[in-house]
Amino acid sequence: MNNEAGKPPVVMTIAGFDPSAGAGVLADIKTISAFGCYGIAAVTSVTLQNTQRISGACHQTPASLRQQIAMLFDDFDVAAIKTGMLPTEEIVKEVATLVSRRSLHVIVDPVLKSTSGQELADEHATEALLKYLLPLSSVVTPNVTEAERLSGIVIRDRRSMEQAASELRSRGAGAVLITGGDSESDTCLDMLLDNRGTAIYDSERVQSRHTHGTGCSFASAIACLMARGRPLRESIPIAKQYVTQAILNAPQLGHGHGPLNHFPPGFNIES
Ligand code: PXL
Repeated sequence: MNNEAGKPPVVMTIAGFDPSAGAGVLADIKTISAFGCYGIAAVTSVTLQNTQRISGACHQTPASLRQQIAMLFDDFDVAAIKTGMLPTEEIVKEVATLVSRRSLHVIVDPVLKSTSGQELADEHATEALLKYLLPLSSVVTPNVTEAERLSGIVIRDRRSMEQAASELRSRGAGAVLITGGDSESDTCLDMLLDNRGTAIYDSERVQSRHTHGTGCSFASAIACLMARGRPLRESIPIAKQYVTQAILNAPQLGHGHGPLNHFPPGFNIES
């Protein structure tokens, strides 16, 4: 399905560069392509990593990011934006300023730590995200660990998960989707809180070490589905199914947390 002019919807990712192509802008672009949209990307930081570890990161300056995004906005009609790694306060503020002038779907994936445990955003960036970017978001997609850090609430059960979601929604997020992929239960329980209340999306947990970039891919899939006109509540189960299939069909590469298969055979985006 394309938009009225027969062109694919344009989805912009503003995120970090992972040279192993498991996470960050490369994972986003693959996901966006899998969903039949056209992906464009502004890079916030060049991380130095493989599937086993991160050895550093070279952050972009706010001016570099501003110019990357300005060039793209100058030329493309962007339907949705997905943000990922925003490492510094200045970069978060820059993104918030650029996004605030536009009417589009904004999917904020608050990347705080890598799969291998490295901090990807400092404390000031986290504060700035809450203050400047959350109020502009259509939906924010923290995992349980990120939701705890952002809300200051320890998540032990559904009730505390709901409290954390409620706290983040009160900070201005359009909707809050806490993903349970990183929790220790047998199922993978996601909780949405939007203006209609809470909704639970439960699915069986896939046991795999090849989960690098699942958060990025999930948020990008939602951005694409919304860019194609799907309501958020309908987009979530499709995005969840996509990520499950991408994990199940992972190419088994690298010696650590390997990448997903972003083009899983048989996956139907219209499902
Ligand atoms: O999966 C979180 C993530 C997001 N963005 C970048 C990353 C990582 C994890 O390594 O490198 C750029």
